[in-house]
Amino acid sequence: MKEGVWEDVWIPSACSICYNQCGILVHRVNGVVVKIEGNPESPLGLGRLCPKGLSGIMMLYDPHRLNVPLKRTNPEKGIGVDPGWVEISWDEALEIITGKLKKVREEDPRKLIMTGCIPSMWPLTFAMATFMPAFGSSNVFFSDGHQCGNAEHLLAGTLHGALTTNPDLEHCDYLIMFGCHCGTAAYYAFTTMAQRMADARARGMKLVVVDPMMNAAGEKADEWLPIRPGTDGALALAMLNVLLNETGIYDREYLREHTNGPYLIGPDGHYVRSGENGKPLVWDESRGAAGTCEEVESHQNAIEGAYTVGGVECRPAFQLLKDHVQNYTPEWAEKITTIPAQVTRRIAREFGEAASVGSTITIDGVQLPSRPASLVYFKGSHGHNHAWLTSLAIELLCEVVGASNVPGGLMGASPVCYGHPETELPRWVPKAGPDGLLTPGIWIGATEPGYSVKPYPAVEPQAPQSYNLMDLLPTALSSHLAVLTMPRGEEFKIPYKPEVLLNYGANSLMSIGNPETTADALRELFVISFNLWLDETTDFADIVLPDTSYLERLDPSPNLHIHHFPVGMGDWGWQIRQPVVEPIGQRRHFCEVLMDLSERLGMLDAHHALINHYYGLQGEHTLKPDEKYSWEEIGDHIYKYYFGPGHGLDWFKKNGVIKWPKNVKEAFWKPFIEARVPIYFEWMKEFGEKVDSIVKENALPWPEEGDFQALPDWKPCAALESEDEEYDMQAVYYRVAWHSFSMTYQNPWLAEISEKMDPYSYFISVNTTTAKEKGIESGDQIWVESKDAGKVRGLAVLVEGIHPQVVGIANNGGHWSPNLPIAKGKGVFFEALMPLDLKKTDPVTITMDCDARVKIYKDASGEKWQDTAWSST
Ligand SMILES: Nc1nc2c(c(=O)[nH]1)N[C@H]1C(S)=C(S)[C@@H](COP(=O)(O)OP(=O)(O)OC[C@H]3O[C@@H](n4cnc5c(=O)[nH]c(N)nc54)[C@H](O)[C@@H]3O)O[C@H]1N2
Ligand SMILES: Nc1nc2c(c(=O)[nH]1)N[C@H]1C(S)=C(S)[C@@H](COP(=O)(O)OP(=O)(O)OC[C@H]3O[C@@H](n4cnc5c(=O)[nH]c(N)nc54)[C@H](O)[C@@H]3O)O[C@H]1N2
Ligand code: SF4
Ligand SMILES: [Mo]
Repeated sequence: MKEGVWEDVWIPSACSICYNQCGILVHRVNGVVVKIEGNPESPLGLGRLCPKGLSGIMMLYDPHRLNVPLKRTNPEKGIGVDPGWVEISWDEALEIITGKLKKVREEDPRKLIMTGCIPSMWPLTFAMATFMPAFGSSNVFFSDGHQCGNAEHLLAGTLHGALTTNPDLEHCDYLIMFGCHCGTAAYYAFTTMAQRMADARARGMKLVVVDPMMNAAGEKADEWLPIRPGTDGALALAMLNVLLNETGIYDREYLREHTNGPYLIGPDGHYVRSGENGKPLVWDESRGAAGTCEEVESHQNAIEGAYTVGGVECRPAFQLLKDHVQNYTPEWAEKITTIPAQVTRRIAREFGEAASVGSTITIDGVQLPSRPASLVYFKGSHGHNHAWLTSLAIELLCEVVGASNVPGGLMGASPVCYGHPETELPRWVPKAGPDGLLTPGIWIGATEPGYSVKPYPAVEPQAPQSYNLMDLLPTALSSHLAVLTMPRGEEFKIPYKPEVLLNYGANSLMSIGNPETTADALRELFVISFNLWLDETTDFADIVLPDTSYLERLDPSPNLHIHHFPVGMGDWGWQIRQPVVEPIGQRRHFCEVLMDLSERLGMLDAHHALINHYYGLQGEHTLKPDEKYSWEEIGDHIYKYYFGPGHGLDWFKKNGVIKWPKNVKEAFWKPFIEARVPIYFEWMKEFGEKVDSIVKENALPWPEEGDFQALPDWKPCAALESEDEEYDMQAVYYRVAWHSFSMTYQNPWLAEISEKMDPYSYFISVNTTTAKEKGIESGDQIWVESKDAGKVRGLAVLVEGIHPQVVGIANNGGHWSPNLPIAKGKGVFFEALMPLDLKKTDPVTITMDCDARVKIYKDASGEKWQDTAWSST
C-alpha cells in the first residue's frame, strides 16, 4: 500500500438509482468512497453500469443531503411555501410519530396511507408488504405504473407468467421497439441489455423503432418510424391484419397447442362449455365434433372456421381475432398514426417472415422452436388512456407468430426458477389455472408460499375500501388515484379519511401529474417523510427524517422480490446491498426505523409474522413473534433460508452475489409447461361487467368505458380527442440514460453531462420545419402551454428527428426547491402539462395519459425563464 494509505478495499454491493439493482464494486480508500464500478461477477449488469450508477458517489457525499430530523413550524402548506424547519432529535421525532400512529391505529388503521419512491424498491416493498399490513392498512399510492407499466405488467403476467418482459436479443434477428428504451437508455435489465443490444446489432439484427422522437433508441435503429403519440394500438392492429388476413403468416401449431385460439366462442362472447364438466370446448377436426382439450389432440384443434355445437353457433377464438382485425387496414391506420400504409405493410411482413414459423434451434442439446422476431413496448406506447387495448394489440403480434417465450422471441422476465441447487429456493413456476390458462408462479411479492398477488385468475372486484381504487380494479398493479380520491372520499363511499401519510422518498408533487392536484391531497395530511434531500414534496411534510442512501444501508437480497432478471440463458444471481460507509450524520435506515416504530406501537409480533409471510420464511428461519432482532439478523434469516446455512449474511458481505446457471427449461420454458395463454381474454368482459355494476350500484364517479374487452381495438387518448387548430401539438417526455426521473438532477456529474455533452436534455425539442413555421429558432425562450393543465417555459432546440406535431421533453427536470441547488432550474417540468383526471385514465389498468395537447409560442417577456419555469394555469 502507498504511504498514508491504511485502507484500500473493494466492496460488492448493488446500485439502486433505478429499479435494475445492478451489481457494483465500491472502492473505498481510507474510509472514503473514491469509485464505483460494475461487478463483473453479478449477472445483473455483468460489470456494466450506466452513467447514474457510476455517479453514485455524488449522491453519497452531496453536502445538501439531509443529516438530521426536522419538524415543520409553519402550519401553512403550499407549493414553494417555506415549512420553517427546525432541527429535532430522533427521539423526539419518533415520539411525535408514534403518538400520531397510535391514535390512528386505535381509531381506524386505514387512516394511515403510504407512498414511496420507485428507484429504492427494496425498502419500499418491505414497508408496503410487511409494516403496512401489520399496522392494518392497505392504503398506498404510487407515482409509477400509472405512467409506465400497468398494462404491460398485466399482459406479462397473463401471457408470460412474469412481472415484465424483454426480448431474447441473443437469438433475435428482427426487433420492433414500440416507445421503449430497451438496451438503449432505460427499461429493465438496462446494463445487460445494452451489451446484448450492441452484440445483436453487430450480428446483424434489424432494429425498427416506433417513436415520435429519434431518441437513444431511434438513433441506433435501422429504421425509425415517427408515430403520432397515442396511436401505437392502431399500428399494431393494422400489422395484425396484414399477418392474419393479407399474408397468412401465423403459427398454426403454436396457436393450437399453446393458446386459447381453438376455444370455441359463442354469440355471447363466452366460451362454449362442456355440459358435463363445464370445461371450454374446442372443435376436433378429425372427428368433426366438439370436445374438451383433454379429449382432443392439440394438433387437431380447429383454430379457424365456424361450427355449431349443441345448437349454438360458434367460432374458435383465433377465427374471431382474425375477423375482428379485418377492418383495420394499413390505410385506416395511416390516417391515425401518420405512418404510410406501405411502410406498415412492409414492416408487418418483414416481422412475420423473420419469425421463421416452423423453424427450430438446439440449445444445450435441447431442440426448441426458433422465432427470431420480437418486439418490446413500454412507457411510450403504453402510457395513455386505453393502455390495455393498445398493449394487447402489440402483444398479439408476437403471439400469432409464436414468438413468445422461445428463443428469439418476447420473453417473460424469469417466470420459471427452480432455485439454488442446495435449497431449491427461490422457486416459482407458472402452471395452468382455471380453463387451462397460465397463472404465474410469482408476479409481485416474494416467492411461494409468501405474499404474492397474481393477475390470473382475476381477483373479484369490490366496492372501494382503499383510496387507490385497486380493490375495484385489481387488474391494476399500482395506482396513483389516491391523490384524486382523497379529497372526494364521500363520493367514493369510502367510510374513513386518511390522516397520516408515510412517504418513503417519492417526489409525488413532481412525478404524478399536475402538481396542484397532488398538493391539494397532501395538504390535508400529517406527512412523515423519509428522504435524502428536502425535495419539492417535503414542502408538505410535518416531520422529515434523514434516510440512508443505497451506499449506506443493508438491503438483504435486494433483488429477491424483483425477479426481472435478464431473460434467456446465463446465470441466476442474488446479491447484497450493504453499507460501504457508516451512515453520515444522523441518517438512519428507513427499514430499521420501521422496526423501531413497530416496537413502539406494540405490533412487533404482527410485523414479524408478515415478514415471515412475505419472504416465505419457514421452520428455524422464521422470526419469533416477540423476540427483538437486529436488522442484520433479519437479513441473515432471509439469506440462510434461501441459500442454505453456509450462505448467511457474512458470506454475502464478503462475496456480494451468489450465482448458478439457468437451465434451458427455466430460460425457454414454453414448450415444457402445459398452460395455454389467452389470445382472447374471455374473462375480461365479465370482469368489466362486475366493475360496472359496482360503479352503478354505488353511484361512484368512475368513468364507464367499455374497455374491458376480450380483443383489442384502438381508441384515441385525451390529447388526440381534444385536437384543435390552436392547440396543434402533442407534448411527450422521454428518458435519457443519465437521469432517473427527478432525483438525479441534483447530481453534479450528471448535470455536467446534461449541460456540456448533450444539447437536448435540458431543452424543449421541436421539429425544425414546425419551429420555422412558428418563427422559433434554436435557443429561443418558449412556452409550451397545455390545453387542459398548466404551462412550462424553457429554451427550444430544433431537431430533425421528431414528429412535426410533437414537442419532446427529457425525464423530469425543472426543480424549484432551494434545497436542491444543483438541480434547481435545470431541465423542464413536464408534469405541469398533464391534467390529473379520472376520465383520462385507462379504466382497466389505471394507466394515465402521459401526453398533453399543447401549443407552443415564443416568450417575449424578457424574463429569465427559470424565474417562472412553470405555472399551473
Ligand atoms: N416528467 C416525468 N414524470 C415522470 C417520469 C418521467 O420520466 N418524467 N417517470 C414516471 C415513472 S415511470 C415513475 S416510476 C415515477 C417515479 O417517481 P418517483 O419515484 O417519485 O421518482 P423521483 O421523482 O426521482 O423521486 C424520488 C425521490 O425519492 C428520493 N429518494 C431516492 N432514493 C432514496 C432513498 O434511498 N431513500 C429515500 N428515503 N428517498 C430516496 C429522492 O429524494 C427523490 O426525491 O415518475 C413518473 N413521472
Ligand atoms: N435512464 C433511466 N432508466 C430508467 C428510468 C429512468 O428514469 N432513467 N426509469 C425506470 C422506469 S421506472 C421505467 S418505467 C422505465 C421506462 O422505460 P422506457 O419505457 O424505455 O422509457 P421512456 O424513455 O420514457 O419511453 C420510451 C420512448 O417512448 C417515446 N414515446 C412517447 N410517447 C409515445 C407514443 O405514444 N408512442 C410511442 N411509440 N413512443 C412514445 C418517447 O419519446 C421515448 O423515447 O425505465 C426505467 N429505467
Ligand atoms: S441501470 Fe444504472 S441506475 Fe439502474 S441500477 Fe443499473 S447502474 Fe444503477
Ligand atoms: Mo416507472
